[in-house]
Amino acid sequence: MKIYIDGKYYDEHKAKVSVFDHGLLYGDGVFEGIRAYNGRVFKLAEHIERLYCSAKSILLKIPMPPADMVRAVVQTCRKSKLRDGYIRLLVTRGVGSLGLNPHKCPRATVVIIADKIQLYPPEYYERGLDIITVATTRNLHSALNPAIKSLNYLNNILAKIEALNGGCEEAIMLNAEGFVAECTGDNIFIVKGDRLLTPPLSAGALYGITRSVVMDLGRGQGLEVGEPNLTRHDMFNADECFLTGTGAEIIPVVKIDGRVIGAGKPGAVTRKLEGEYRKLTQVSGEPI
Ligand code: PXG
Repeated sequence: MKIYIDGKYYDEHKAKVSVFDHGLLYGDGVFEGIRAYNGRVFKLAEHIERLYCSAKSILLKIPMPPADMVRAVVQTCRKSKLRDGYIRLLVTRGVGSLGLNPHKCPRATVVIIADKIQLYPPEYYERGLDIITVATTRNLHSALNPAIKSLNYLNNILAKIEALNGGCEEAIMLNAEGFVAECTGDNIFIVKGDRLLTPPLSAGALYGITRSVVMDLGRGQGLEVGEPNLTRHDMFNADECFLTGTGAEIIPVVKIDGRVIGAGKPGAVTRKLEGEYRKLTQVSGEPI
């Protein structure tokens, strides 16, 4: 595996960043998690666009244009001989002094790791997940906007710890108003009749790339796709529920806070979307 740092490629054990990098000192930076399937980088342009939007929001100047970033990701995959796997792209504020001031960091650090993917075990997809709502609410837009995919993931990690403490793999995070926002590393959907519903981005969800692919697939299947505010009551009374994310793809949920969802097994709509999603990942994307 070769790791890209600021234009150079390093072997795994030699790929290092400074302890004075504000990405480490303050979680000051942004990132993307991207998948490669069958020799193609899936939805690369969308991931790069979201990265630059996150960077703009935190006033972080990425030291190269988006087209060069696309090339760097593809080149890292080539050098790592990766055809199927997971790409972690991060841009940190860079090396600076001890102190918050980002202006003391002259240049952002860009890191690209192209690695194998750690998948959820197959039984989670076969049986479906049992998840819980946690007490940690999703960050406020006015504090740290959840649309920014920042290196500061403690909000999500605290929720993940609560889920794991409760014997679950994922957690539903509510926003400060009590509406469903998303899970710790995935967006959430329900199926109710012929409607496919997911919380609006204004409820505190990440602009998930898998989320928007699944909404398109749903429309293609004749489902009425909507983004209303959703409550736990809506989730409990859904016919089907599933999570979406680059890593998890589409993973069914069969129990929420002890309430069985639908028939208690992955539903037909979920299965159909899973199949369509898999098909799409095999045939589209930026060639490596
Ligand atoms: N919400 C959050 C908070 C995320 O971090 C998603 C939703 C799904 O977005 P995409 O664009 O991937 O469909 C994410 C992204 C991990 C891991 O190791 C998870 C994500 C990103 C990076 C790593 O579990 N999820």
